[in-house]
Amino acid sequence: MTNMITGGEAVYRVLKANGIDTVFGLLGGSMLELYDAMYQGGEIAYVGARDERAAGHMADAWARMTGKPGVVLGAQAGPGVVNIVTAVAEAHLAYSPMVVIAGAITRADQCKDTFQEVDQVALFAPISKRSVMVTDPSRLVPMLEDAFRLANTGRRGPVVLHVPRDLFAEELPDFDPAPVNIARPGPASDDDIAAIAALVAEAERPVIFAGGGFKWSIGREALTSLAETLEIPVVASTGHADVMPHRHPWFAGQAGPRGNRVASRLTKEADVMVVLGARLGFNSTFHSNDYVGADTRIVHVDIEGSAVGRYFPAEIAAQGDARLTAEALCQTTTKPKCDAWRQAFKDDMDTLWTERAEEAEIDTLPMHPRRALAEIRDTLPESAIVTLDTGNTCLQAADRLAHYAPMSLITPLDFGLVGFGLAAAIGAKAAAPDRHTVAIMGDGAVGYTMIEIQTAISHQLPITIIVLDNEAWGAEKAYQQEFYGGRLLGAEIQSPRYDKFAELCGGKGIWVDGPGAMGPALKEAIDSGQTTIIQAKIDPGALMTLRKDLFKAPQNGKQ
Ligand SMILES: Cc1ncc(C[n+]2csc(CCOP(=O)(O)OP(=O)(O)O)c2C)c(N)n1
Ligand SMILES: [Mg+2]
Repeated sequence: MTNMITGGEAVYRVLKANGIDTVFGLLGGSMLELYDAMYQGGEIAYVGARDERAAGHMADAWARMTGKPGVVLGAQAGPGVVNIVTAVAEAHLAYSPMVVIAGAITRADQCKDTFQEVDQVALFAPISKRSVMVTDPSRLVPMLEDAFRLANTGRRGPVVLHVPRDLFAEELPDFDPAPVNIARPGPASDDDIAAIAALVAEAERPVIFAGGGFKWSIGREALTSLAETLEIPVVASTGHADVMPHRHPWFAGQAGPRGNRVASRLTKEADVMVVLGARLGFNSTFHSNDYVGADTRIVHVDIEGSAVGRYFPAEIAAQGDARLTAEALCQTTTKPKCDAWRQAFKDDMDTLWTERAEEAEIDTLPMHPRRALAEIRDTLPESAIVTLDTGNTCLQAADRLAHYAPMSLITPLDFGLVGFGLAAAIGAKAAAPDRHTVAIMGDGAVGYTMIEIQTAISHQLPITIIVLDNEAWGAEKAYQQEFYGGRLLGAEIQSPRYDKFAELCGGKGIWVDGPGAMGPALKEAIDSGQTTIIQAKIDPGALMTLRKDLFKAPQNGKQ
């Protein structure tokens, strides 16, 4: 007679077979058989968050670090699952693979406006790669495996699998699952590689535009060799300033509106731009020729064919993996003759580094955010992982830090979500316990998820949170100041002593009161090995606006 196991046990086995050693969630009654299977199996760590949204951000960051889908247990049908919406939307725009196992009410109770019933499938449909309900016990395992396949195939993203709670208790035949085998595309075709090589060889002002595709494909070495073989500059797309090591002689850092002026000049003035593993999306270009030259001849290779040439016409359009394409190009391309362009780039970078070093000397009080960022940059260990948030200070941080190791920067910048960094740092730490993880956030952002400090402490996932406190929703305050005559409504906020809150939770708190204190505070936090909040008052006036195009100039003489 065949042995039988529960649906919960079956799900546990599929997770384990697919290399999932950590899952994130918040307890609810809808999948207790799965929790019990995890308890009894004991080989998958469970990080219990204090809000399902935070569990989602943790899984998202874990996925970005490991390359495997991050698993979220939305264990409470209805309200618990609804709370994950924000995290799924974030992962969707970041192309981060996630499998949400969402509890749903029992099959017998569906479509009766039952307690906690909500149309979960429809809710997630537009913000995920797939949102689907399992309706039969025999489909539970195949549909979960399919969720893993879809989340991690091609352009990655979240899949939400809704499982009626009775299915976890159903009996299924004993089985031993195999890992899901994911098809991986190869490099651009030989013909495309030859055409790209020919174009680059003749270029006078070439640049490589490298995106997150190099992170997913573990392609840092291939990208660096390509730059060194061709001796041409590389710029990174938004949020991916860690695609190459900081201060590598051919790396210009992040381009575009959130980037630095040298990288942005390169993409504007290039005659040939080789775009690999990137979309040239809004955040990196504003979809505008202000950031990509109108006459620039574009070679575009991405894992997602429909992204190629979407915003800027591609002269050579190819579908392929970023690392494999860079490796193939290394074998084929010859170094272009563009010494004047090279020299101008090097001179510009020297000036930029001098300016950045000068920011470390700004000694105004309250502390200028750039001074704080300079001290952070100079103190972070080379292996550190940084998570950012959305906001004015993080906008300035996106290109100002130093990332040396692969997979060192995790941002919410595609969705532009405030309140991401703290939870993301916990997920990153769970994926890479040996690396120090620092969340850099605004005073507004940290308030969304501050209780997750307790999660970090309870689960022995020590992280450092740096709160840059300008007593405002600074990014939005900047617009009210610049375009609405300084009439501030809802812009200024009062925050508690977050450092004291960390102490209340059993962690460490450090108050930074001015220039010179941030570096030592960060060092103290790192050396302590404890979850720490460093809170620093920074200059409320040091704000900048990004999207000036969205606002009319001040009207009616009211400015
Ligand atoms: C969830 C969410 N709510 C609101 C916004 C609008 N918003 C963008 S940046 C920002 C300010 C963030 O303030 P803070 O975290 O203190 O950082 P600061 O801008 O002051 O550096 C706000 C409210 C958003 N992007 N996301
Ligand atoms: Mg603020």
